[in-house]
Amino acid sequence: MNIVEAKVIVTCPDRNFVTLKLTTDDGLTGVGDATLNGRELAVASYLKDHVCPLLIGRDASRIEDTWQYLHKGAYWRRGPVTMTAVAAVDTALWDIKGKAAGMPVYQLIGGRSRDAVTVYGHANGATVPEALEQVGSLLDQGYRAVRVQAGVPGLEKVYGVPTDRAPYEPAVAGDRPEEATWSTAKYLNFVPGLFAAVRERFGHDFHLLHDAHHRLTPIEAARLGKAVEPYGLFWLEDPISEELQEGFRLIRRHTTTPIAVGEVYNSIWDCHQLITEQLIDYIRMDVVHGGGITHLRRVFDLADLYHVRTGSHGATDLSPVCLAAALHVDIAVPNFGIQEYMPHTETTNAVFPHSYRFADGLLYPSEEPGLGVDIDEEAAAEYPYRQAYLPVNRLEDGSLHDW
Ligand code: GCO
Ligand code: MG
Repeated sequence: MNIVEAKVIVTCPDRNFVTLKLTTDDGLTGVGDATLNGRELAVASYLKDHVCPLLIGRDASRIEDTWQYLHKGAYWRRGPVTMTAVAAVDTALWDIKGKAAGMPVYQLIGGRSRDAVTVYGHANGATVPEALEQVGSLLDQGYRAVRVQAGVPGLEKVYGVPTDRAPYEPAVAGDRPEEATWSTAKYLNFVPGLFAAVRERFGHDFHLLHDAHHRLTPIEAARLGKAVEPYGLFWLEDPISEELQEGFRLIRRHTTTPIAVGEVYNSIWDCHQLITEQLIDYIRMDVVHGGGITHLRRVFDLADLYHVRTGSHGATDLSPVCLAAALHVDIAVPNFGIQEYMPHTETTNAVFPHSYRFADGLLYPSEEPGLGVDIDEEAAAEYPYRQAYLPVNRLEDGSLHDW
């Protein structure tokens, strides 16, 4: 079962995606998501120029060895570009192994630990009433967990909160990033009231989540965590910038609000201290940016030892290939927490035919052999790449700020 072709497909069905497709000499194919939002072509080049040539002739069944070969063998390890490329290869190899075995991938990694995958949906309102309306609509659709974000009075734009009721899509097409203005003081004065309004209207019988997008200092995050304790958040996500793992100790000392971190992490070395010191409650690494199924399982196993549960990132810039793979991991690992879910557009779904399904607040992985997702190359070819960037965030005095 040797690899005979490795193809990198870049397409933009409403947003950019990079996909690796591997073919073996016995005619099996496997796909892996290689999308790194706003830096897509760097991964495409890393794959095309440096990785694909090494894959030709390799035994597709040797998943672990290929992972180690691309990681240890590269000398330059880790980082988002490298790990996204390695993830794409790894995911495609698991897809092939599942097809070769005639089993869905979750069966190869231990089988089901649960019946379905609980997901959280997104309520993003320009105002509090709009956010409440969206919470109501998600609860009506059967969601059992909702992330709530809202526009902050006095700030023109807030990341992830569309002003025109358009679906959430943070990357903006153009030849340079948009710039937004941020004020932590305005945000901190406003946001506890948002959760108070949500709980007052809809009660406590569903999970409430919130993302602070890395914008606070540890002591500000501690203040926010304390202030929102009465509203019983499932988690407060990315309260501070993620590089300094010790930074989370200060938050932990002050609040019992659960903390979730990890969408920008790429390897176990980014989060091992957070996990082993029990500074977080949920690790949010995902298949595409966390080194593939092989590496993500290693991170999740470490997390399990320390009572940390999973909560994989699942925004729309992670393609249906990544979501399909995530669901196989989610259904199998013992310490699953929750999965982020933002439905892709019709156009995206048409390019990536898949058989996972959503019902009543839950996602079900595919039962087909492999991952149960593919790329329609003809359809993909109709949507050429468009340059797009995530926005840049500045304070009111013009200083560049974390996000
Ligand atoms: C989330 C995220 C996204 C990311 C985006 C980056 O929790 O879903 O914070 O909004 O910022 O996926 O590419
Ligand atoms: Mg986030």
